[in-house]
Amino acid sequence: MASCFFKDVSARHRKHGQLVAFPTVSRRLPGAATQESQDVSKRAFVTGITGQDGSYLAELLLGKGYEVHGLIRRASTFNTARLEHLYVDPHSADARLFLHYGDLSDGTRLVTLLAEVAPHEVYNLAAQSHVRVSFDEPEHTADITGTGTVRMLEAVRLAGIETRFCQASSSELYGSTPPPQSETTPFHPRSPYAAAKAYGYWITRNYREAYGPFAVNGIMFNHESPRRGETFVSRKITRAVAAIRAGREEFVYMGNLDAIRDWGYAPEYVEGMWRMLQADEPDDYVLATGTGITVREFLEISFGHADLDWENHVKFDDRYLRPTEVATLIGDPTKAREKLGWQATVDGRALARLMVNADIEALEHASTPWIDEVRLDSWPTPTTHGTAPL
Ligand code: NAP
Ligand code: F7E
Repeated sequence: MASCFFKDVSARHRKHGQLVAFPTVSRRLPGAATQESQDVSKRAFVTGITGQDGSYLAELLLGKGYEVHGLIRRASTFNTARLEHLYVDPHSADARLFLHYGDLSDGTRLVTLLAEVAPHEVYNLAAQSHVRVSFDEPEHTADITGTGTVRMLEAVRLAGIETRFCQASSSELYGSTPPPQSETTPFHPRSPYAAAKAYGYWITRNYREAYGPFAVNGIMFNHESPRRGETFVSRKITRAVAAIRAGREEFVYMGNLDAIRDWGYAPEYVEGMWRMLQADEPDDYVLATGTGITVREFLEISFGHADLDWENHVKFDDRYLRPTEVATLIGDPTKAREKLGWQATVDGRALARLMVNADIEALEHASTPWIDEVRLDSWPTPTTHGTAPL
């Protein structure tokens, strides 16, 4: 059954006009394999392709010659900013990046899409991924981050395709269990997000044991980049440094500065997930740098890198605290190093400097935001109200 799906699906998609975009790669991508070593025969399906990791993974896989299919949510505004640099003329005959509308809440859509695309590899990166927000939206987080995983696994099973499956699991699973945390460390989730990810972890293992697919968990510690969402602490800090340095802002409001995290560089982690799916046997792996620093140290390094004193610019706001906090996460990536040959090369300190540099540059390229003004006599003059979301 599986082999019948491995026909030229891209041609079929073009014919039926089912794609929302046909982008391809117009330049050699960072980390791209040479022409000789590119694996042009492989097709990957990526959920969460518009997110931080999804965008790096798409870049990596395209560089390796894959045909990449991504699931994107329909939104009233464009949500593909992190993929735009991969976009060229959609009519190009050698397009290899295909985006499909869908949602992890819609199991039927996932089945039909996977049956059509028949990928060799599936990376399930989609999630409501913000820990603090998961306390505000626990049910939605359970539905997407937890149940969404079994919808993907069921979609693979019901589509009858043979594919390798990687679940984006999280160091948040360890919660209050002390470091160093490895593949054998017990879990103690401390948030609705972590509880949902625990379900995703175990259901992936259960499907591996019950039905035998090549399904793995990448238990990833915090990984960041210039493409990190603006409300995660690393990016919040490095954006604030750039804005304060430019004189656009004076203060940034923060929560718990004592938390210790093992921060690494996101492109290295997506490459680690790819390695997991190239292994001989399916297994679960921790991806981490093995070193941790506090949020306070991240602040010190980031502000210091721009010749600023963080203590003059950081204020406390309890809205950034969590009902239950995770004090310390420091991973033990020994298994990934020994079995996959994977090793992080960028630690939290180097990462902070890299991200500050990028946000300073990004600010220099930012244009002034613009929105139309309603010109009706009956219309009130707009004034600013309310607060930003987390
Ligand atoms: P991210 O930037 O928040 O991206 C999340 C992605 O999921 C986005 O593409 C988002 O789409 C998509 N998504 C959200 N809800 C969806 C839904 N209902 N249906 C379909 N797609 C949906 O996260 P990330 O940092 O790249 O992380 C990738 C994965 O790794 C996540 O599962 C995260 O939980 C996990 N993880 C991350 C880290 C880390 O430190 N980054 C560590 C461990 C595990 P929109 O763009 O439309 O919002
Ligand atoms: O918080 C503290 C906060 O939101 C890190 C996700 O990718 O990694 C991420 O989860 C720490 C926490 O990431 C602020 O209390 C202080 O202790 O950047 P974060 P996270 O919660 O560790 C894991 C591995 C994932 O799987 C998740 O998907 O920083 N903190 N002040 C703050 N955090 C935020 N966001 N904002 C603050 O103002």
